[in-house]
Amino acid sequence: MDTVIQSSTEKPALLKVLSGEVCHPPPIWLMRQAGRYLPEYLEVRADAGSFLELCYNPELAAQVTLQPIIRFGFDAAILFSDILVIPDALGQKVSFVQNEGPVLDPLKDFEAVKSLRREGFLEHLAPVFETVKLVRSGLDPNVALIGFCGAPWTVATYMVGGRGSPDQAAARGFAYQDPDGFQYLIDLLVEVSVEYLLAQLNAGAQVLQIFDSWAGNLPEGEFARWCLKPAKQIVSGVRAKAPDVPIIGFPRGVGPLYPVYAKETGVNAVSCDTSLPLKFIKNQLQHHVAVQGNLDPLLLVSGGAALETRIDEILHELGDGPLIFNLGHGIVPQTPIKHVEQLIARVRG
Ligand code: 1CP
Repeated sequence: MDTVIQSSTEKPALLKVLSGEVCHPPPIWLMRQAGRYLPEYLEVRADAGSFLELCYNPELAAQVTLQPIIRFGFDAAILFSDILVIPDALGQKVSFVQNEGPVLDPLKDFEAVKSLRREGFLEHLAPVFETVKLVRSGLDPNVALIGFCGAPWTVATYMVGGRGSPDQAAARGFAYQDPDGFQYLIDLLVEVSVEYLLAQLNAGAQVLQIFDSWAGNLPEGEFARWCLKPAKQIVSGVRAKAPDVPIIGFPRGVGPLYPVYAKETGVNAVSCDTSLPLKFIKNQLQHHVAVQGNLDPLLLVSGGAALETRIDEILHELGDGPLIFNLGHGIVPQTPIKHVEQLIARVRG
């Protein structure tokens, strides 16, 4: 049975919702809430050197993490880092090219996969854990701190393809041609992701999110093997050491497979992409887990009456169950700040 609790100060609203409670108003944060739509981010970014240097500079990364909390008063902060620090820490060359996104030395075959370095993995990521500590110490106790990792499949698509792609063809091809070799890569990513998430928890993260942004192109058998099973292994690996940690899963684009993911992985919440119908979310998901989402990031760019109507529809359909208000995918750089303010006022109003 859901209990209705008015927002109060003893526990962050995000944590209440993740334990199945209903909050009025629902907690709100936005995927990619620290980033290029904020002038204060662009300023720090310009001074930081490369994007990876920003991720590995605890003072600056903590500052950037806190920027959207200071400006908008969101209910949660998300660690400023990237899913691709994992391949970087495994010794694969990663860089971020302005206006192009991430570029990696692609893993062409099993030999290349085997050459990844496991030694020194956590030491390489020590600045990230330092960022978590700094953020937690600068954050109001009412604001939850979210740590994260990319899901093995999504991280592997960049490692194998060398960059983002609309169809993840390189990784899908690798997985079809050499399933055992690909399994080795996924197993490695599961193992290091568990370590990485546990270290974030030790440093002060209170919630974890697993981003499987490219899960949507997998046929059902491949979905089960490369998305569902690794997520389940990460959840149980983390829970073996931290049994009570709330975890949010984001299997973007998997449509009718969302309920299977919610049930079998053991996550506390699923982050719903923009394409999922609200009735489906309510009837197929929200009875079992908390739900997060699912406003279209492009509607937040457009603003106006259409934005308000859609916010109201989401609140009307999902607001009486455990809901975390968010976008269906990351905020885009051209988003006007006044639309973010309008969104928060509407959700809280
Ligand atoms: O120059 C810049 O400032 C680079 C822009 C940028 C930013 C702000 C990148 C490059 N990453 C980030 C931060 C980031 N990435 C966060 C920080 C916390 C926050 O949300 O505020 C998080 C959680 C991510 C996660 C991430 N990175 C994902 C999963 C979520 C999603 O959006 O799907 C993915 C797929 C990436 C890869 C990546 N990193 C950066 C870009 C432009 C991309 C996507 C490239 C592509 O579309 O293939």
